[in-house]
Amino acid sequence: MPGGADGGPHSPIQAGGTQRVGFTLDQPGATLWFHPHPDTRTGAQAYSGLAGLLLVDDGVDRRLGLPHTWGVDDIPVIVQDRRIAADGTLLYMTSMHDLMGMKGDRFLVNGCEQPYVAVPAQHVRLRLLNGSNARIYNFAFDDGRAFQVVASDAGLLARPAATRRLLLAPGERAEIVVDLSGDQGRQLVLQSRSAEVVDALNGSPMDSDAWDQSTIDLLQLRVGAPSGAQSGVPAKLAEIDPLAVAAARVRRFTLQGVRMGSMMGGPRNVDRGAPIHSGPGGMSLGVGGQNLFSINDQFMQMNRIDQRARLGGVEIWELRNEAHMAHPIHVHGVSYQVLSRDGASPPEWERGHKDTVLVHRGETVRLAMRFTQRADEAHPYMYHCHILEHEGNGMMGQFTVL
Ligand SMILES: [Cu+2]
Repeated sequence: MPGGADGGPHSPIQAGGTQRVGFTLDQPGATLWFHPHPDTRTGAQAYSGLAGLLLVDDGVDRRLGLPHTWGVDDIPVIVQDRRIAADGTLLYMTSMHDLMGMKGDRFLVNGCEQPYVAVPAQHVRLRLLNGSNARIYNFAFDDGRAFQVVASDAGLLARPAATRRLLLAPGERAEIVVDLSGDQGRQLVLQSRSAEVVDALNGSPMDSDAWDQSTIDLLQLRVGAPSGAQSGVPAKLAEIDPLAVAAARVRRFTLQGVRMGSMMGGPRNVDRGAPIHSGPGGMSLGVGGQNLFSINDQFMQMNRIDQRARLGGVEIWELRNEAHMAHPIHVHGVSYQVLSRDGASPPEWERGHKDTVLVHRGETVRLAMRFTQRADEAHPYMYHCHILEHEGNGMMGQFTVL
């Protein structure tokens, strides 16, 4: 959608207000989501519940024979962690660590804690969304079985990619199909094997919590009798044409962030957001607006355009992570192809169309994208870290497409 319909920080809807946007939906079927995007407040608002799935359905999944019976063999799995007080109040920003990314100790799927879902003993499709503010999940089944990734952020892959683990950072989606045909009467648990990846994602123990160092049970699958409509996974899913990048302009981005240890004296900068909760110790932290994370040594500024792209142009964006923790980078207004990770081909499940990509510590990720929608200076697109407390504390930039 064009910048004016993108719901960015320049298009706030005031309390009690209304905004009507219109755009032409022109993209393949995909598992998407939506949430508000005010400068410095996205984390607080998404955490408070203002977010949801948006499914684009073009019928191709049916034609391919993929599982597509909603709630039967096609199940949404929105994973979010929360911190909840004894009286049921949501807690946000109650410790200094939360400025590094708000993580909770309660795990919700579709808003439900310790959930289960009844599924038929056949191929079942799970539409995974990491809707958490900051936590990264390393999805796996408790028996270690393989599953097939059939779609990434912006639609179907060229062909299914078999794996036993799938790492999804905040903002990333994936559709997976798991074969339960031999499992009637059994129970299976979708987990995050977080401990396996904690060292790869974090430069110091201060950047992870106890849950990041363990295995988290997220969703129990209770396998019952097969349903009427059987389905499977075809060998070929979609046509993915690689963008021609030989003549593409290259833009380089470096990702930086402060270390928790250097922050213990207190945030360095003026708090532009209002506190929404106070911690038990009487600590009161703003929801955002502190300059802690940067891109190209710059913090987000509403009145500064950082990049100017050409409508119809193809570009390579090269992201280099110089920070001490992994950062998932989201670009508005496009879906992109991941060209390489440190010069090597990305894993198979990252070879489709994506809009959020995790960049590990010390890693360089190259993306190819074509700009097909317009965004002017009044309503520019954003690019930012999708750890929402990083986005809200400086790690965002703005670009036009003209
Ligand atoms: Cu980040």
